[in-house]
Amino acid sequence: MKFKPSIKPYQGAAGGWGSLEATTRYVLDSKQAFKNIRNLLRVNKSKGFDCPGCAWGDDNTSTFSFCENGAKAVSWEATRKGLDAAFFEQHSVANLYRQSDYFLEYQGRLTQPLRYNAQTDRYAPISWQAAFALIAQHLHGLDNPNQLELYTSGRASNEASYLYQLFGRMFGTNNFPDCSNMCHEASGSGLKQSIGVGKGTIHLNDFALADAIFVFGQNPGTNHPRMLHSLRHAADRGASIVTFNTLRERGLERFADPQNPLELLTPKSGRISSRYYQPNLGGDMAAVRGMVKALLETHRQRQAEGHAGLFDEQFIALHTQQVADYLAAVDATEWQQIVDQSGLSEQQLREAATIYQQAERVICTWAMGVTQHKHSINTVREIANLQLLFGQIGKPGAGLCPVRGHSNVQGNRTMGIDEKPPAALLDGLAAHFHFEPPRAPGHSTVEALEAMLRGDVKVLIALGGNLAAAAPDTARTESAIRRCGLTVHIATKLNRSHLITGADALILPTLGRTERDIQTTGSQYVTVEDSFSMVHASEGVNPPLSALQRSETAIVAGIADAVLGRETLDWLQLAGDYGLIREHIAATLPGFADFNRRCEEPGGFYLGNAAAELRFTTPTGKAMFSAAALPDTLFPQIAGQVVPFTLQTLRSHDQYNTTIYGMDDRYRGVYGQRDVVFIHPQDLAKLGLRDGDRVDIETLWHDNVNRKVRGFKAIAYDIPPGNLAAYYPETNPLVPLSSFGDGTHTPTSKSVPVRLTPAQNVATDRII
Ligand SMILES: Nc1nc2c(c(=O)[nH]1)N[C@H]1C(S)=C(S)[C@@H](COP(=O)(O)OP(=O)(O)OC[C@H]3O[C@@H](n4cnc5c(=O)[nH]c(N)nc54)[C@H](O)[C@@H]3O)O[C@H]1N2
Ligand SMILES: Nc1nc2c(c(=O)[nH]1)N[C@H]1C(S)=C(S)[C@@H](COP(=O)(O)OP(=O)(O)OC[C@H]3O[C@@H](n4cnc5c(=O)[nH]c(N)nc54)[C@H](O)[C@@H]3O)O[C@H]1N2
Ligand SMILES: [Mo]
Repeated sequence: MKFKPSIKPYQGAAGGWGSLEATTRYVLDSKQAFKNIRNLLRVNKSKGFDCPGCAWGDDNTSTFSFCENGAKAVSWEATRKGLDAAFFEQHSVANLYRQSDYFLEYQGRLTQPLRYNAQTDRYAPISWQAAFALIAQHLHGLDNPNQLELYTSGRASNEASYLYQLFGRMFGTNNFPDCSNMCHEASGSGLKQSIGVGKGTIHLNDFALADAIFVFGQNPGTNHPRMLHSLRHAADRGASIVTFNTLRERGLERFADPQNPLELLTPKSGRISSRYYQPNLGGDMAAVRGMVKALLETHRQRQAEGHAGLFDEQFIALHTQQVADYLAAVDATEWQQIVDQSGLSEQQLREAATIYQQAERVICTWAMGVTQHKHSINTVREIANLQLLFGQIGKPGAGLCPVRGHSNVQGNRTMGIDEKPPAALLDGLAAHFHFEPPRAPGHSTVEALEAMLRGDVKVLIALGGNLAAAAPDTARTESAIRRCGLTVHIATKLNRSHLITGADALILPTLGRTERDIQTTGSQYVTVEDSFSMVHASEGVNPPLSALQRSETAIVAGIADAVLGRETLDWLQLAGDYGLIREHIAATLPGFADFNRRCEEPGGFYLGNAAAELRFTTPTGKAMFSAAALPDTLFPQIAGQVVPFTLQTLRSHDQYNTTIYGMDDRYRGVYGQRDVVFIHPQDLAKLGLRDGDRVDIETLWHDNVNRKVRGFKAIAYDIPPGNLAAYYPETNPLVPLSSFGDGTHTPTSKSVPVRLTPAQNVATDRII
């Protein structure tokens, strides 16, 4: 689509966004072009709303404060297309179930509360009052509070999620499965064990000071495009950007090369300049171990020659424990195992080690390529080991940076969306609200689904998200959810989860982040926390599409009021004035003193991070090296079986998790289709296949359940042999529910053992 003169004036103000070809295409294709553009200009500005896209931070001074994919997220939400009762009269649930995820969300915003009618297999309008009463009726009928699961997706605001966890705990359960369980759980758990805090230790401006940035298992060109900005500036200054990624991600290659940020987002630009290593899936722990092995060798050599060693001995002595155990583990790890497992040569790892050791200040970032494996906690801890050896924590321009997913997923955890709540959180709630919260741990997402399968759960309430499509093992997940007596979805748009109903089912339409939120005391703002522990206000600007939509906070309050009554708390008063909720937050959570006033600070306020101040709140008071051995295999559960391929399931450029904006994946050169699998050309040849042939993909697992997806197009790609990649959620049927991370219960979405066979029974007339 060509640039339109009518919107030219915005070009300068928004940092030349006109050259972001795809952004303009998305924005201008939608009916509300000007409104969308005005919105974009307000995203992440101190008076606007927080971008509902990713959790990257923003300095609020840059004019380039939105990105192409943020633009998609905003215009997707800001559509003026609404779904009304007439739509549901036309479509039965069974019919809608046969539609694609793209079709479902494309129908527009949900505009009124709906209740499922099993007789007609249709959703029909229900009043808010009746909906809340129905929920209360189901919950009052439970034998025990743990028959309730309260799922959360990471877009919910701090205010809504704080009320939600309070409601759940007053009701008597810690069953708070959330998207984080499928996402960065290993980062939270691993970092907590290593440095006492389950969050990143850096500020956004540390990127301006780093000499080297190591990026593990992350595709920022698509999933955190604003990170390109920080990386580009770093590269401009001459900092090294070292990428470990199984796939050649063209987005990453391009912005690794210092260029104009606007060019980075267009398909035209770029050469490869910084180091790009392509480990095997799950090979990052071995890769880091290899780097440390090389560094240890140099360290000892230097000492033997009478020089100071390489490591920061003072930091290690002062702030850490168990270094000897760790170094013994490094010594015990053979190069052969490192090379086999990482898929990288000793020479490559020595080269990476040299770049690392030459840098004064190093940041390590990572995302799902690290966290969605069986040994993810150990991998996160291995990255922490490396940084601890060199004292790369608690100094400017250095540290650990798990790059979060959903825009407020970190804030949700801070607010207490946590199935294993720390005692301090519960003590704080107990003292302030005068009740005894449940102390037993609740269910994570996988545990919740398992409990549903056993028939132990009667009610599922979901504050956003798309559990049925986001969770693994689609067939088992769907039958698990169908066993519920009641499913309730608080949502902006129709999605697959709404079609997997319990005996009773409700869809409750909510306002999005971009919309004005008027309550009894007037216009409200909410708060969110980004990947850098910055908390800031977010206030919508668009008028709601329907008077029947309610804010998430008001819906949670409505449920709590109907179920628990006003005696517990004046929930409706809280929903009328979010400032009152923030006062409760300030009174019960550390770091939020004077919360309401600090929301006025432009750009928000920093919550603080003990580890970044070299206070390590582990049981020993020190940062802990982890001496874990490399895993013998990624799949101990099927040890002995030959596994021809390891499959990762990942995102295209045109999706936000289960929300499919379009059918293209521009940087990977895929257009108009999603049923593809990326494979090394040698592997294709070995299988007797040609580029573009169709294959069936089948999971190898120990339980004899048939997990297969059919007719995927095999595409020759720059990926190490033996490794495959395909899009999620289409490949979720392949991820076994019982395949999850050690100590995390995170589905192993980036390592699924599979075999490929030529496709059977595929129609020949499909769109390619
Ligand atoms: N536009 C957009 N933005 C998003 C999202 C979205 O769907 N769309 N989702 C949001 C959410 S919730 C999240 S969690 C993040 C996800 O952000 P990412 O983690 O970037 O998401 P994935 O697409 O899963 O990509 C995983 C990347 O890691 C690589 N990889 C996979 N396995 C391995 C491995 O074992 N080792 C190494 N070294 N590399 C590996 C893959 O090749 C791929 O580049 O993005 C957030 N932002
Ligand atoms: N195979 C495989 N599976 C994965 C992953 C993977 O990489 N591979 N990634 C995992 C990860 S990292 C994550 S985070 C999860 C994501 O899991 P979820 O967070 O459950 O899924 P989303 O697709 O982000 O949810 C999209 C839905 O959220 C609703 N929504 C959007 N905005 C709002 C809002 O403002 N309020 C409310 N109430 N609802 C809203 C819309 O109805 C939309 O349909 O998926 C996980 N599943
Ligand atoms: Mo995520």
